[in-house]
Amino acid sequence: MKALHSIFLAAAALAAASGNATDAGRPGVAELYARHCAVCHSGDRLGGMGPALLPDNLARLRKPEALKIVAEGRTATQMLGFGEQLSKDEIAALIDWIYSPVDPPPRWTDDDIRASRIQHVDSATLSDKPVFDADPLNVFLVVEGGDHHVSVLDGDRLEPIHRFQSRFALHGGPKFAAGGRYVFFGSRDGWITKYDLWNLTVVAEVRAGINTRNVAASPDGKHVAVANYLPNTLVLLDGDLNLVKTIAATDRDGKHSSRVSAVYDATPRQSFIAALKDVPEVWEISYTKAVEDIPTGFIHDYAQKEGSFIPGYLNPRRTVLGEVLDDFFFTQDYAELMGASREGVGQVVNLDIRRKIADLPLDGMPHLGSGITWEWIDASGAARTVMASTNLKAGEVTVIDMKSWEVVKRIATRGPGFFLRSHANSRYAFVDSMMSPQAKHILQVIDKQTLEVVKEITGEPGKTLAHVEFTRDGRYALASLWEDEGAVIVYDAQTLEEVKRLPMRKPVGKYNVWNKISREEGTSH
Ligand code: DHE
Repeated sequence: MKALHSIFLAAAALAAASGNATDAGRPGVAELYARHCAVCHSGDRLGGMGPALLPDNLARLRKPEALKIVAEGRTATQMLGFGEQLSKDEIAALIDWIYSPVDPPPRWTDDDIRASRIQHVDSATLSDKPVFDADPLNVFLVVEGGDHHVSVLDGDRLEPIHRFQSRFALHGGPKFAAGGRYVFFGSRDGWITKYDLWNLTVVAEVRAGINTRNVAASPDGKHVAVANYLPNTLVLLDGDLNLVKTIAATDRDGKHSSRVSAVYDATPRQSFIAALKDVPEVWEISYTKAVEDIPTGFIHDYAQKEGSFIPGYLNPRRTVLGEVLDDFFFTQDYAELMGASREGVGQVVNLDIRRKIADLPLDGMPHLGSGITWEWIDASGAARTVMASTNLKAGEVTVIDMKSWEVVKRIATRGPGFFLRSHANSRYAFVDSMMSPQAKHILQVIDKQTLEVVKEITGEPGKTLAHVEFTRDGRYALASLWEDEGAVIVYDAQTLEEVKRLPMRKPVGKYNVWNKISREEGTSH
């Protein structure tokens, strides 16, 4: 309570400093903020119990929607409606204010990170077996953006077994570790949550940044990395979410600072790979020192020969490129990455020799992060590993040969799409057209051998149908009816008929434990 009081005082001081009383004697906008908002969102707008109210953090919330939330509140959250206390003009002024940048830009230091950490339960008191009777490897987590909750689904019975409140606006896939027991979530506001799926409980949380992209975790759950836009940092945490170190994202000469677009775990290399948005470098940060931890491959041979530790331990090893790459896809052994800039400049980079080895014939805005691979038999009967990805600007799925790096086929779709999904046991891949207002309700099904669209699953016009994830065995495909009063719709992955619907609040994404921890070829990693 004392903390809240001092937040209020700080905000009131800020309000006074900004000379906000109006000539009619009514409170100015900063004072309104201090009175009504600061207690939950903090005086500096960096967020507290409620999310940060900064333009970049609010970029996904349209202003009319924000106006409605301030007036009416947000169901199933602590956000109250202020429609009776504030006039329409006052609410509009508040909205304009929170969508304006804070000057000077907010800071988030190592001390802030450490001070933000919350230990919710003592791990030693938790069960070392699942507290539910579903197959723990066929459980799904469904992120429900509508009211910021996560549902836990039994993938055999296809029924929810638990539901809990998440941080505001999770983004990117949750990352599973320790055989699927622990899950790490990242919110756009920088909160990292460690969840014990076997005990259905949040273990710890820490705020690693102000505007965060995603989180990555090593398979044993002992190392966690967080990519931030604000500040320009890559944050390394241990498995209990204690700060290990913050790496400032600057180029090799330390002259240019960069946002970090994303960070991924490269299990076979025992490292994290980070994408930088503003400088043309790819970073690899090893989280092991020991040669024995990396059984084969270039890094192992190099370290053996040199008689030294793995290079780049907890420090970036840089691959300097000619062009920025901020969206990646990796080969299954993680020796190479296929990357693209948001302008569609594509490159293949070999992480061992740390150089570009080929150009990628991509244009538009490829979304490589949601790419998938499979074995495709060409006209001559030869088996080729191909990778396919959607494009956020073009209605096409691009299929690329992963040896020659040539485009095998451009499959025309109904519209630009976000997510492509399959499973090794399925002959089909599902793609959405969610960036197209006319076709966002249509899922298209591609035959992975003929490379043709063979079926369309048509929902209700105007209502988004997107983001598929398969059950562990590939028998069912679960799609999101991406609406506030939405649902997870289960399809039989062979007949493509609807099997059942589970009501959900804007189910953004869903993640199957087995598919993620086994790095299944048809899903994101
Ligand atoms: Fe995402 C994953 C980047 C907008 C929903 N998104 C990712 C990843 C990246 C990325 C790099 C992979 C990280 C991971 O999973 O760890 N996303 C971006 C953008 O740059 C973009 C275009 C603009 C932005 O504001 O960030 C963007 N993303 C969106 C959305 O508008 C979506 C549709 C809704 C939302 O909630 O923000 C969205 N992104 C998702 C989802 C995933 C994701 C559901 C996880 C996909 C998966 O299945 O693994």
